Amino acid sequence: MPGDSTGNFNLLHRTCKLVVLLCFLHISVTVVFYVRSLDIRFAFVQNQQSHNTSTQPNRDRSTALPPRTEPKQADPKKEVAGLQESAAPQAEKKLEKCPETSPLLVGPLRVEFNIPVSLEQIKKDNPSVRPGGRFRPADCEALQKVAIIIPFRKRDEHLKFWLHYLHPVLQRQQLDYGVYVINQEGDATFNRAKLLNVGYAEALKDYDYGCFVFSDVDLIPMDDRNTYRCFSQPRHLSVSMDKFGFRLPYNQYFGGVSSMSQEHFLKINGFPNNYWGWGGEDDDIYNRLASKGMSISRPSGDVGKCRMIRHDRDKKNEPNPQRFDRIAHTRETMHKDGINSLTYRVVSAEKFDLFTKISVDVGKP
Ligand code: UDH
Ligand code: NGS
Repeated sequence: MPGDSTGNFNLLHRTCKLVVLLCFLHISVTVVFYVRSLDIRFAFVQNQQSHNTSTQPNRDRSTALPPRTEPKQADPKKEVAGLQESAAPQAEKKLEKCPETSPLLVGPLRVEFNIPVSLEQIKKDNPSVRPGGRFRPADCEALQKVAIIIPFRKRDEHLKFWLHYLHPVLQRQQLDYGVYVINQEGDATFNRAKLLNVGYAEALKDYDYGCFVFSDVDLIPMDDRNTYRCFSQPRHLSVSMDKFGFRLPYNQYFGGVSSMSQEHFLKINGFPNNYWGWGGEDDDIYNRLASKGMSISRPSGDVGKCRMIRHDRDKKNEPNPQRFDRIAHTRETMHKDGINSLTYRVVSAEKFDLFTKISVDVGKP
């Protein structure tokens, strides 16, 4: 049957064509999917690269900011070690010298004594002052190491005002300083100049000060440009006091607040030890300086303005009747009466938060 065989052949031929077509379709679909998958992978890699390039500047920027870190559980041992590690390079780091004129100064100050101040508040207001009334700038090396010596007896209220006003000023002046309150023990006649000598000697046991500021406890500067430091000549700082109508009472006046370097101080053999009671000891110091050919350096009347805390005359500090005779003979006596003949007994030495207090027995007339 030739018709049947031809029909079978046609059917077989069509089936084979269909199978080949299906195979071709399958291969095509596989190839298309394969090529598309290649495209996607390529695009992904490209994307990744471009992302990395675009985040590069961010990484740089992030160095300027502290890296974000997950909060960690504190390990006290590691924290102490970390502190020591970070303290070491800081100690090695040499600070630059502070500028000649502190950029922190503000100029004229408001000074008044009608509102009482407390030591607790002064301490809070001056967190950088260390025990003993010590301070030095954190970000530069101070140009001078200054010991501030205050002759003292029973003037606690005045001392609080002094600390309240002076600590902020001295810090703004970028000084490496310490405050020494030299307290005369007992009730013998007061001896201001001898207490100042004691302050010089005691402060040097504490630190290698090169400059000494001698300040009455009741005098407050009205301008922070009046720097409590030393100059090439001995300096008189309280040049323009309210009680004298903001002028000098006389040209040779050297009382109140003054400063001198160790060299100046030793050149005049320090201060006299035998002025008991009020008056004349500052004139004796002036005579000593003049006799050694030194001149007095002073700030301008404007910068040197200061206020005195008003008070009654102290007991046991009556005017010294011998003062006129003594100042007439400074040149003859100064070489044997001074820092080279100083004797005293330290009764106590205490470091308080805002000052060092040294109580001394200086004897009696
Ligand atoms: N000082 C004391 N306690 C005293 C005496 C003096 O701490 O008992 C100290 C204090 O630092 C004082 C300085 O020594 O600022 C000088 O004392 P001073 O009496 O020589 O000078 P001041 O200017 O008084 O304080 C002068 C007499 C005031 C009479 C006032 C009359 N209204
Ligand atoms: C002089 C005194 C000084 C004294 C000055 C100011 O007369 O010691 O007055 O005194 N000299 C003599 O007495 C020899 S004051 O007004 O501040 O009490 O510093």
